[in-house]
Amino acid sequence: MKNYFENLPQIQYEGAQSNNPLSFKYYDPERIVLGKPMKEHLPFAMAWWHNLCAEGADMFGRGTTDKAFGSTPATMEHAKAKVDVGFAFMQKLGIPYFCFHDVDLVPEADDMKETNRRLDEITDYMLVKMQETGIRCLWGTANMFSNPRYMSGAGSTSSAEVYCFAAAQTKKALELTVKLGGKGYVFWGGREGYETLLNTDMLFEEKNIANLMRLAVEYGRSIGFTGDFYIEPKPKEPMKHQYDFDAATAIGFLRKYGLDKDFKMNIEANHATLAGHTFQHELRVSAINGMLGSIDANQGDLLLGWDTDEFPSNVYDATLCMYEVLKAGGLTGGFNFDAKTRRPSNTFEDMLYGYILGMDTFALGLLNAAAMMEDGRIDAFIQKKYETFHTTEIGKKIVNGTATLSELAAYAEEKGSTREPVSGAQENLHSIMNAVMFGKR
Ligand code: XUL
Ligand code: CO
Repeated sequence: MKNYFENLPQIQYEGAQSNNPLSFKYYDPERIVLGKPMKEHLPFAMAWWHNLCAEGADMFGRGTTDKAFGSTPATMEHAKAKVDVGFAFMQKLGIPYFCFHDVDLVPEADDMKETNRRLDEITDYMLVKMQETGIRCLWGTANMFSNPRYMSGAGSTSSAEVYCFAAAQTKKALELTVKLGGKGYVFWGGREGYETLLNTDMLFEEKNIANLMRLAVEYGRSIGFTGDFYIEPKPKEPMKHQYDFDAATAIGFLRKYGLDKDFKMNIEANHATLAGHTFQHELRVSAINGMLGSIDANQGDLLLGWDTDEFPSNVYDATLCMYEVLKAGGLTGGFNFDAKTRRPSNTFEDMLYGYILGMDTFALGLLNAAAMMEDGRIDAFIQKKYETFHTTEIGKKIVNGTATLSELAAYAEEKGSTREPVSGAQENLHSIMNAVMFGKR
């Protein structure tokens, strides 16, 4: 069917008791949570690549879902059909933003100039839809990992010529992001990494990546891009080791090369778990460094070692995510569902179910996290846990940095013994979280 979504009724909040699969059970956009509507806490975005492009192909089989949308695949007619379908889809769900890679939008031509011409044409078409619907661009990016020329990296390539292609794609994707009013621009280092150090000059590659980012910042600012640049950390896949391993690594890199004022993190849940971290950990590391920018809202499968990009269903993780986001005062970016339906979920309804699931999961996460903050016991525990630093003279001196090592040693010697260690009370804190989340049964 050409545009299945066009003639559907609007997906509405109907509450948890509703059996209508095409309704929200928890996402109630106008509901006020901690003083503002849910929709403002949760600026959701549709990922163009998964929702409008991915047909379910995997390493062992071709696609299972028809995303030609009634057009001839890999033509400009197809590109326009994706725009029509995408905007109808977002409208039906009340999704205010989309995210895109350059090559999600149009079929890539052999000649870059022709690809760019197609990109100009499609973004003109998108702008009209954006004006009609009020839907906006959250962020744009360049796909510098699919084309075979990037087999050894883009910014980290071993070829100066390929580096120029990466620069050209970055330049164009930035121009498109500015044209579409995007709030952010993402660097996900898909092939910025290595398989073996036996063929890799790591420092040289690192400097080249930093240079490409610096050039992007300079150019972006020169054409009026005022938003944030983001690094989206991921430890592996497709490369064995990727340079933007996790938030801490990416932040260290940005500071080393003086890029930290222009960049923030775009944290993806599935990338966090691939790095051996929790989603919450990556959010906290970003937040305490003033770099929590945006989120790729998905989830992985801990039994699998790759990026499964599932729609988030884990309410516990979404709660801990929203707890971090609320504590950080919200995001400058948004929640991009970098997620795809499972291969056997091959109908148009499944696309809607995926987003309904994700939006409801994050709505629950928001409600739970707000309840945890209002409950206050977890915050109070943390406050109390460190109290000796705030209530004793020696503790205050440590915190304000006026104590010397000798003074601290003398204090310890004089005391002779330590205080009783304070319990971390982890079990009790998890119980509190459960009680806040599930209440009475
Ligand atoms: C890949 C991934 C990308 C980025 C954008 O794992 O997450 O889709 O979000 O390039
Ligand atoms: Co992502």
